[in-house]
Amino acid sequence: MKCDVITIFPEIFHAYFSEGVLGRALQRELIEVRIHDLRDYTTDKHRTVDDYPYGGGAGMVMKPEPFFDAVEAACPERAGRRVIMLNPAGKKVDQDVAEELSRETRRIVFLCGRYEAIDERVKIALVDDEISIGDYILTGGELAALVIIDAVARLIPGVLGDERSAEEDSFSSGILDYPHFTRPPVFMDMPVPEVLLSGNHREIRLWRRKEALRRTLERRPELLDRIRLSDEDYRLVSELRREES
Ligand code: 21W
Repeated sequence: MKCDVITIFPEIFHAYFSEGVLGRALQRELIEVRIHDLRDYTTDKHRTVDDYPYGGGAGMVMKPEPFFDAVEAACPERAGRRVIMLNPAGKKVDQDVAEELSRETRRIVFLCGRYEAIDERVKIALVDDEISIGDYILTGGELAALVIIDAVARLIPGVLGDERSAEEDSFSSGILDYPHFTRPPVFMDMPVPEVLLSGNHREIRLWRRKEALRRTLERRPELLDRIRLSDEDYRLVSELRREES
């Protein structure tokens, strides 16, 4: 993944990318993320990025020119880039979108907005996709860009390291994760389920699968419509239904 971020708050990104899995991936050059300060692409003394809305109304609108100049500087080749605007009115991202972006060979240029909106001509002439991370209101696009870069980067081979593969995740299996325990065996009167201490690997695998199905049925039943359940899954689901009644 090679990407660029255009923002008026570059420090937010520097802080996040200096730590953890992504910090290490950047150091190892498994991913490339370049952060551009939108104000560096203004031409006036006050480095102005916003202005009043035509037609009136509350809130300011981000000016188009700095975005055009910043994108041009980040990746001048039109065919070599995919410009994505973070927008609460965009298409909602899920794991399938993250996987699609992890296969993108062009540079991904993320545009982060602040204030009320970005001038519509940026969308018309510069933006390929508008994406949202969910139905809640943030104060700007920066956190959303971080969320997407994080979700996409961990799908790039080598980023997670070989001890954990992204394929083991709950969302690539399509159902929720099972409960996890570590030492001590009893904590505040709460014992670890006996089966996990048994050493019986077949029983452990079945217990985990059943608990994962239990949680998915309880919390996110709609996820089960999207995956193919095995004969064993159907047996575990009918056990869960019997336990319910
Ligand atoms: C929030 C900008 C609200 C503009 C309807 C009519 C990027 C985001 C953002 C922000 C408004 C994302 C209005 C999930 C998010 C983002 C800042 C417009 C006024 N609404 N994904 N008029 N949530 N948010 N509000 O907030 O830039 S992706």
